[in-house]
Amino acid sequence: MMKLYGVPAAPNPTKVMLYVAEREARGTDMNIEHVRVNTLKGEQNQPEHLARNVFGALPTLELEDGRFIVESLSIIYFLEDLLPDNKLQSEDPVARGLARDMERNIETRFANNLGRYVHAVNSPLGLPKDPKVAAEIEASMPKALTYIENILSDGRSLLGGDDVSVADCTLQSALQFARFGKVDVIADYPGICAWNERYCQRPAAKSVLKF
Ligand SMILES: N[C@@H](CCC(=O)N[C@@H](CS)C(=O)NCC(=O)O)C(=O)O
Repeated sequence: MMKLYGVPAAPNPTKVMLYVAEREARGTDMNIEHVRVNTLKGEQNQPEHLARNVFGALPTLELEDGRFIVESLSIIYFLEDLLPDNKLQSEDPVARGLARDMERNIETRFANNLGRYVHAVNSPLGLPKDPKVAAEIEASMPKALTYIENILSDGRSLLGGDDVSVADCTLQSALQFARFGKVDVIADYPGICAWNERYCQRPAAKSVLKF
């Protein structure tokens, strides 16, 4: 059995945990044991975890042969390849390319900034407030949020259409971290708010999300 090292509420582990739960909800036996690494106690930087992931980060997937994959998206695409029945990605290269592009745009232009923003205004880890960083990110938010709002504007239920995609896991993991930090950046975006409520009702979301 593989082992997925993670921690609740942190965005990158949550993204992978949502992905695994979505695959399980589709009936796939993911053959994964979840192992919690307590970041509040600094366990990610202890020798035991550094031996798994030199970057002292989560998530980390331990393969059955004892090797490790340490980037969240690499873990997801590895699991797509390893267990292709009921996978989230389309077989069609164009649809797959567009879905990956959407996921990357959401992570690099929105989710990563949102994580930094939450730390700058109300860090759940107790980091000092940073108004300069917060202001810079606030200025960049409308473009990224409008990009997502426009995707949803045709009434689709999920980001890729009617079927769940990796982008849904990426966006929800970022929004959960914002909820954890009591930060709301989506209130003025009705399509994103509606998507958020819908996504949180999914069985996979209910089994993974803590906030
Ligand atoms: N690019 C990596 C980022 C991993 C990452 O930074 N994870 C955070 C949690 S969201 C972490 O482990 N933080 C603990 C630390 O850096 O000490 C990925 O996508 O997996």
